[in-house]
Amino acid sequence: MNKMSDKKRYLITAALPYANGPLHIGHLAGAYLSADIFARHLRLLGKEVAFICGSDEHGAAITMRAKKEGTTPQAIIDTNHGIIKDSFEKLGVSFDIYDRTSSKLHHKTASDFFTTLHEKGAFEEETSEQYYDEENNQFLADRYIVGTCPKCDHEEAYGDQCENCGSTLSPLELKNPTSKLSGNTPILKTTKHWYLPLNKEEGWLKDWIVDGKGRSEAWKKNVLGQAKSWLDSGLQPRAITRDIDWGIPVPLEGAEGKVLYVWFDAPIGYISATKKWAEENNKNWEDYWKSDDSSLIHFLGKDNIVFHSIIFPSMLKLHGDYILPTNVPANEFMNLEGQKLSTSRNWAVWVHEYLEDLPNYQDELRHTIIKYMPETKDSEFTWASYKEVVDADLVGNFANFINRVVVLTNKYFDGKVPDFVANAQVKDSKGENSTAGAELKVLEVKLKTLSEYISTYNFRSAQQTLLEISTIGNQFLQTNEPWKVFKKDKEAVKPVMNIALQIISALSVVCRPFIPFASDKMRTLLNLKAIEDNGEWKDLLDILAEGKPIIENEHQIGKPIHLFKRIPEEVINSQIEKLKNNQPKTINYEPVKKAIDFEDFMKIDLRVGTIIEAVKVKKSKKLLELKVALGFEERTIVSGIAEFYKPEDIIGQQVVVVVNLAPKKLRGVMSQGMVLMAENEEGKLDFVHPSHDFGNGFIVK
Ligand code: B3M
Ligand code: ZN
Repeated sequence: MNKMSDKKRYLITAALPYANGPLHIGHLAGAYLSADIFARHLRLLGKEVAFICGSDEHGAAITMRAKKEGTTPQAIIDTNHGIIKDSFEKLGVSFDIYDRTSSKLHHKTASDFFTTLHEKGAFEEETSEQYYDEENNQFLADRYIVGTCPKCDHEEAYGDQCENCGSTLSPLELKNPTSKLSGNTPILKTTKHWYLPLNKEEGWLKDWIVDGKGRSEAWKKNVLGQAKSWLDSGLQPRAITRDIDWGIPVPLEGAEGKVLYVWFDAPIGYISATKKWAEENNKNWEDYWKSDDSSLIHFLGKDNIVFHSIIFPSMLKLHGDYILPTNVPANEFMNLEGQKLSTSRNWAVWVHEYLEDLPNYQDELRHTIIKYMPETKDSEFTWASYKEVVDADLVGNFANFINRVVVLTNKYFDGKVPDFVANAQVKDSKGENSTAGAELKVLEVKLKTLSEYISTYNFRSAQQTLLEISTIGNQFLQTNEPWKVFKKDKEAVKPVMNIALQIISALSVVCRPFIPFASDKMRTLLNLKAIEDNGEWKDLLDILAEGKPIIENEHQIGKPIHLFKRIPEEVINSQIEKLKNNQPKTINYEPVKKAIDFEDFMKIDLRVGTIIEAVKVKKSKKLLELKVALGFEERTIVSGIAEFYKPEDIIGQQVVVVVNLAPKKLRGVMSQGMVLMAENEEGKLDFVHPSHDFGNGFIVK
């Protein structure tokens, strides 16, 4: 297993979510829960940590959403920044700062960064052809262009990225490019932009990424794979300015109307957010970004690998005084109920909605997403598996163990911790003879393994180890059977309950990176000091290394509580129902009928009328007999609308009537015409009528 580079300070970034929509579980599975586990663990080891994130508020995705919703980009980011920030807080994702790239400080930091690189001659200026939408008179940002992915033939690839295969693209690579603004094929028009000549960085990037020169940690295979394939295909100069009006203006004469490419400014958002955090916490931001005592780790999803392993490191290197990332532990994608998560198709579990529906089930969601975290390949979230793992792991294993220990300690020793005696005889979890001291050693080894897994970004294995500790605890109780022994030998039960209490005391600390809410509840339950995320895991290991107990003899614990409850079936069913009902309806439209000529159409005589009487037709569920005033006369018309309208509700309703239709007897009533109705995909009928109060008898054409 790869070793974590041991530094004084850790600068942990999580990819800045676009503020064009709320957070969904795929975001948590990609960058955020892994980063949170990692950051929490380091704080518990007593390390200095800056855990940085914020909303990515520029880019075409936001302007597209604004256009679609008839609002402004600012309104979009203000709404979503708030929802996203609140979702993270409520789910216990423990950023030290959650900032936003629309801030003045970020605009200045990104502009200054650009100016420094420009003054160093790092950019190439190039006039090139870019896609331009003639109907909207604007150049098209990458996200405004869709087409066929050159790598996997996915037909809805964006100009910068294919969400299907995760490839990073440039617009000119797309086959059959189409403008998302007008739906037209865009033209190519010349414009000047500034390019980051990544090709000039290939040498050191290959040494660093491929040969590992200067890298203190092994990178994940999926990350190396993407970065290497980019390097193998040869790096190209990359445009870092755009002809759109939403973003950070390019700080150069002659660049009016141009902004920094969102992927140039966004990673600098990590720096500006650190500056803000440092200012607010009396720290020096450069200790984190410019010192070898610091380790920079980027957490992200696979679609952001190239930006964090090649492009942003090139920017940092060119700037000259920044450290490079120690690691870029990207996760793959999480799918939902057999389909890709999709904002546009609303196929998602939105975190803020989850928290509204299940306000006290934060740990349950965290646990399930970690359990199925897409660490090396895409994975799946299903509501059935959510219930299964919560019931089995959290209720049946973890909470069950905690509860048994607390119940038995209260029952046998009035809730007081019996004395720890290192050489006291006990059985181990397999039923072999052991001693209390030896069982503490077992615990110490498990905690170190757990720590190792987290430090090397193996979060699923880490969670498995956490659950193994409570499994061993349950087995330890089972093999020592205190409920049987107590009757004849109370003394023999003391070391058993003491060790069990040592284990749950340790769990109250080490479960924190995974299920922080349960950790807080356990500290209260055990009547132990609240955890301040300041070296408590390290303290545990120091105590255990000396063979000493974690929880003191005679310590008084609290009364039993249920840390977790089984998930009711109806919760699962209602969530699946909600997911299905939220789907944009796919309507199968009736095919258009055969063409007719104008003369044919003019044979139909359509008039405005008003319903003046309405009664149900006897022995019919569907028919109403209407009396319709047409100005020049009144007609009796039978209409199939009884399932949708009560007779009394439609008196006075204006309608359009086909008045030269041959009369027809329906259920004994002679109908002299037809009232026009629109029919939707569910077969519901609605009146077609003038939008203003129109006189009767007038022709409709
Ligand atoms: N906003 C991630 C994305 O949503 C992008 C991350 C920027 S991190 C600097 O694809
Ligand atoms: Zn593709």
